[in-house]
Amino acid sequence: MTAKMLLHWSPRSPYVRKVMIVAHEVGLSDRIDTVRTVVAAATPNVELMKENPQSRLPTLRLADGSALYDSRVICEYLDTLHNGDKLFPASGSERLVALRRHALGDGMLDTMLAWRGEQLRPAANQSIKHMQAWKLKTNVSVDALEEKEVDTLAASRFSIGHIAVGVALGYIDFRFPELDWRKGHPRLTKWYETFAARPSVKANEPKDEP
Ligand SMILES: N[C@@H](CCC(=O)N[C@@H](CS)C(=O)NCC(=O)O)C(=O)O
Repeated sequence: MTAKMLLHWSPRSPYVRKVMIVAHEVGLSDRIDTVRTVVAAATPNVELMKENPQSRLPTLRLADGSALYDSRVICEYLDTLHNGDKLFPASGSERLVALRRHALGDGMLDTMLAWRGEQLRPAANQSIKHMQAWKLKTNVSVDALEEKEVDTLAASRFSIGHIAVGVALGYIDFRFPELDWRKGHPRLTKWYETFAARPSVKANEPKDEP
């Protein structure tokens, strides 16, 4: 029997969700145990910092006790552990496009997490200018997906780029539903329906704990 890995996990982290979807897609879910680990930008988790000095989720503890982070590294590592269709294309423009979409999806998450963190601060401490900038970046990213990416995204082999973009759109639904991102983006809406219907995606819906 192959030794198990341990994933520092949260049901609301979109980066963790990306890793869980990858694990499901490549048939590795059974090899990963999860442990609920609490992190907060202003309260570093001292225990977690022994494995990841940045105190961030996801962090994956391998069977030999060593740790891997961040989500990009973990996803690429998991993709080396199976012999099926690869989520990270090996080379050429297919790889570059998948990595660019991965960067766009993660960039959207970075922006929205900063935005949400700001929203949770006392109103008097919030920077309106930053929040306007984060909103603009998020909206322009959705426009770019509709105008420049979605047709080839829909036509290309499922990859880490699809997962990152889908997780970012799912995070808008989770934390910023008022953006109503589907409005004016019919092709992206249609593609997202196919993404959201995948068993790997349905098995890892984001949620707040009770
Ligand atoms: N680039 C990292 C970002 C991870 C990240 O920021 N995760 C959040 C949880 S959603 C976190 O750990 N925040 C705690 C902190 O910033 O201290 C990745 O892809 O894994």
